[in-house]
Amino acid sequence: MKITGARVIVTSPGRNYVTLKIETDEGIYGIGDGTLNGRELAVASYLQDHLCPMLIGRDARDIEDTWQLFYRGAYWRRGPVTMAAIAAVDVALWDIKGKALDTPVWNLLGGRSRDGIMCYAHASSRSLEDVIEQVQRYTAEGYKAVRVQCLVPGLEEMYGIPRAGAGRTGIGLPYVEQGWSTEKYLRFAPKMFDRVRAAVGFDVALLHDAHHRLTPSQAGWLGKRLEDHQLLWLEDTVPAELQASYRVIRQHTTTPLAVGEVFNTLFDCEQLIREQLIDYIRASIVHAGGISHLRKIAAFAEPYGVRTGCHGAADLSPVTMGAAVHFGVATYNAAVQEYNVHPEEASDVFDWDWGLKDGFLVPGDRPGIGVDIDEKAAARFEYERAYLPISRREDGSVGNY
Ligand code: KDG
Ligand code: MG
Repeated sequence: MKITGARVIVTSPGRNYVTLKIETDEGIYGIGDGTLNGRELAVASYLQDHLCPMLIGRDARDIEDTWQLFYRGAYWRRGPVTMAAIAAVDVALWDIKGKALDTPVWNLLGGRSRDGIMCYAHASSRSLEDVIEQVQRYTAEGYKAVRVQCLVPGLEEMYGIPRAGAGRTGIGLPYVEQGWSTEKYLRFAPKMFDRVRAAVGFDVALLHDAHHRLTPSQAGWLGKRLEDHQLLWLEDTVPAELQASYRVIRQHTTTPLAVGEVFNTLFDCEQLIREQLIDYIRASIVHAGGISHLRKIAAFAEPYGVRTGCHGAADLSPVTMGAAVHFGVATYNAAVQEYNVHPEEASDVFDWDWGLKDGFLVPGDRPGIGVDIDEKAAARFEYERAYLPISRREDGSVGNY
């Protein structure tokens, strides 16, 4: 089965998505997501200018060989742009293989370990009362797990929290800077969970994301203070370029730790997993080299008791989410999948068969990954440059994201 065409579709139905479509001489095509939030066009060019020409004429069945060709053959390895581009190719080829064999991708990954993958919703507000109401609403809808984020008193804006007076936040044009105070945050975060647990009890799993803004000792303190609230996880406490920094955190708290949404390969988390410094690895299909490489990360993590809790914010397109659902039902040590609803317009462009049932994401029964793209509709939503907000500490220096 020869590859006859490969093209990149950049579209912005509510937010930017980069999709690769690979066509074959048998009339079967596959799609893969290469979206890298805030740096979308870098991946689009990597694909269009460098990988697509090499794909033409290759056998679409040879997924592993194509992965190795692009990873090893480039000389320049790893990094978010490279690995998102490789992921787009990889997922499109798994999609093609599923369609060619008339079977869903979970079946190609060894069959099902479970019928659906538990997912978590997002409670996020400027007011704690509203956060509590959101958790209650999600629980009533059947969600088993909810991430809890609230504006810290004394801060004007905060990443992931709706902006004052406006709808959703996160994306700014031109880029925005937001003031940040770790001290204020640390005073507030434990009280926030005191209030939330008192209101909603312990039957719902709660999670929290610190967005890499703490030092190891601050993270250890926070984790210790939150132990009685029995979080499902405390996420991204510190930037993890230095994996050994998690030793300090681990020594100070038994609160489960999750990290890895910005990781691109196993090399980013090898020590974290081998030393059992984390409980959940958050690497995603789109940012960690596709299904082929994420499988290897999961396989490495399994004997160490580390489970996957893959990133799934709305900048991970419905294509990645489709692939993630197949991965989540097939992979033994997949524990939970982040789920954030995509912008409404995304359903004008993408058509997907995966769905939400009683707090679990379940695959449909289409062959492949079960997601399609309408190119004409995609063309109606022109790319818009967008940036993630940048944090600035009280002393004026740039903070960690
Ligand atoms: O593009 C970055 C977002 O996807 C990320 O900031 C969201 O932290 C995030 C999360 O946990 O979903
Ligand atoms: Mg996060």
